[in-house]
Amino acid sequence: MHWSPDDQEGVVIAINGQFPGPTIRARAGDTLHLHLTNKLHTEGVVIHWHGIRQIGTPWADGTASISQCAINPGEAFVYRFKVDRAGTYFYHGHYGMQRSAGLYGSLIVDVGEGEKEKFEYDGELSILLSDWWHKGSREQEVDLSSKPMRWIGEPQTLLINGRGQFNCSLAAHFSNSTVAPCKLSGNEQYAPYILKVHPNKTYRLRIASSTALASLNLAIGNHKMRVVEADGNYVKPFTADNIDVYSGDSYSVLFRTDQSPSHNYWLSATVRGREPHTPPALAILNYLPTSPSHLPTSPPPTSPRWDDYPSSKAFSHQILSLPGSPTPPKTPHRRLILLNTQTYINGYTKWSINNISLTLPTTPYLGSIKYNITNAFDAKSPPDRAPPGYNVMRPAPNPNSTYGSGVYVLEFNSTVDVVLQNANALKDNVSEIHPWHLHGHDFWVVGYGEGEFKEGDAAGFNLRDPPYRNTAVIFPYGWTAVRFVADNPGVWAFHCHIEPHLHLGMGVVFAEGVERVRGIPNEAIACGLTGKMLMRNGTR
Ligand SMILES: [Cu+2]
Repeated sequence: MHWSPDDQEGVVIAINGQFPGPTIRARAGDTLHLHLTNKLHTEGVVIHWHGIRQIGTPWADGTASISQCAINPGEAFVYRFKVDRAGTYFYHGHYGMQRSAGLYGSLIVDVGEGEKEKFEYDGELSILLSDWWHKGSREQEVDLSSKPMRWIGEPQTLLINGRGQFNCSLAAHFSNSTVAPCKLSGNEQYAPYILKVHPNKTYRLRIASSTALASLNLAIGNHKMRVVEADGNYVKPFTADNIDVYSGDSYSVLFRTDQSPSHNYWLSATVRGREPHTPPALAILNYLPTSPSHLPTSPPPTSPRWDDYPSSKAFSHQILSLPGSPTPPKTPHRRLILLNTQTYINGYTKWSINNISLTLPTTPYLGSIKYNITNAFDAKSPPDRAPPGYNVMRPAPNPNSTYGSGVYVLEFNSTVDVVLQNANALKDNVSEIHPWHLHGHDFWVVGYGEGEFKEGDAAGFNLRDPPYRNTAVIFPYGWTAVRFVADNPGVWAFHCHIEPHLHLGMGVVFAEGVERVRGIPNEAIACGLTGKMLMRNGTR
C-alpha cells in the first residue's frame, strides 16, 4: 500500500489495510488460527511469531526455507499454534527484506483466565518500534547483493507504532537545528502516536522492537520506568531513567503518572551503537484531560551518547530473572563458540559464523530432515568453533569465507551453550552490536565478557539468576554466552536480528528431535525436493 510512515509517501507491506499490521491479542493457553493470504503479486511471504516457542508446531514458526516454503502470491497458509505463556511479543516477515518493508505488528498474550501477573497496574499501553528508509526494500536488497556492496545506511526515520517525522520536528523549538516545526492536524498517517493516561495511576508500557537495523534507547520525559518483563519472562524489577531496546527485544515497564497533569510529556527513542544520522522518534504521553495537541513544555529527554557502551552494558547486566524463575542446568553437554565476522566471498561482502555465511536452501529444512531427503542442504555440519588463534581485536589477515547451508544437529534434550564471539569487522577499529535471536526456545544469558572468550570464563557464568530470554546482544569486541535445552523438536534459526546482517549470512540453523515431529501440513513443504516427494506420493 501507499503509506506515509513519515512525511514522505512510500510503499509498505500492510496487513488488512493496516500499517503496522493489526495487534493480535490472546490469552495464555489459547490456540491461534491465523489465516494468511499473500496478496503481494510478485513475491512470496511468511510471518514469524517472534518469542512464541511453537512447542509441537515447528512448521508454524514462519521462517522461509527453515520451517516452511514461502507462501506464493495468491496462496494462503494457516498458522495454527498455541500461545503457552503470557508476555509481550510481536510478529514480522522472515523472508528477504520484508521486515524493513514494514511487515510487522504486535502480539500480546495476557495471563490465562483466573491467573494474575506478578505486578500490578491500572492501565496498559503498547508501542512497537521500527526504522524506516525511503529507499524500497527491493532496492536495498539489490544494493546489499552488489559488488562492491552498497550499504543501506542509517534509516531516515524511527517509527513508534508506525509513525515518525522526517522533514519536520515536533520539538523544533527546543533545538538549534534548522528543521522546521511540524504543522499537524493530528489526522496524518505520520502524526505522532499519543499515549493517553490519567494522572496518579500506574501504567504498564509494553515495548517491542522490530527495527531492521537500529538499536534504540527509550526514555519518557520526567518519568522513571520500572522494568518487569523481558521477552515474555519476568525479571527482577529495577528502575531506570532510560532503557536500551535492541531489535528483537521486548519489555514491559511500569511507570507512575505522578507529574503535573496540566502538561504532556515526551516518549523518545534514539539510536544506540551507530553514529546516528536519524533524529529521535517522539510520541506524546498525554495526561487527560489535557489536549493531546499541547506539546510538552520541556525538551525531549536526554539519552546516553550513541557510543556510551559502558551504560549499555550496565543496563544489560542489570537484567536478571525474578526469583522463582527457571534456572539453567549446571553443566552443558556441548559448547559452541560462534565467531561473528564480516567477510568477503568472491568480492561480495558477507557476514559469517565460524567462517561460513549462511545461505538458505530451496527446500525447507524441517521437511528435508524429517523425510531424510539427501542433497537438500550441505551434509557437513558447520564447525563447533573457529580455528584457534583468531585475533578478534584486529581485521582478519584473510577475510575470505565460504557459503554454507549445513545445520548443527543438537542431541534431543541436551543442554547447549553458545558463546557468541564478536570481532573486528572488515575495517580497522570497527566492531558492531549484534542482537542474536533464537527461535523455538528461550535461553539463559549466562555471561558477558570482553575480548576473546576463554574456556576458563565459563567458571564465572551466572547460573543463579540469569535472565531467560530469546534475544541477547553482543557488544563490540566482546562475547555473550547463552545456555538452552534442546527440548523442542524442530529446526530453528539462530541469527542476528539486524535484517541486512541476516540477509548477508549472519545466522546458523539448529535441528533437534526432528524424527519426533508429527503432522507437518503438506502446504508447509510443497516446494523444492519435499514438493517433489509429495507429488510422487500422490498427495497433491
Ligand atoms: Cu548483526
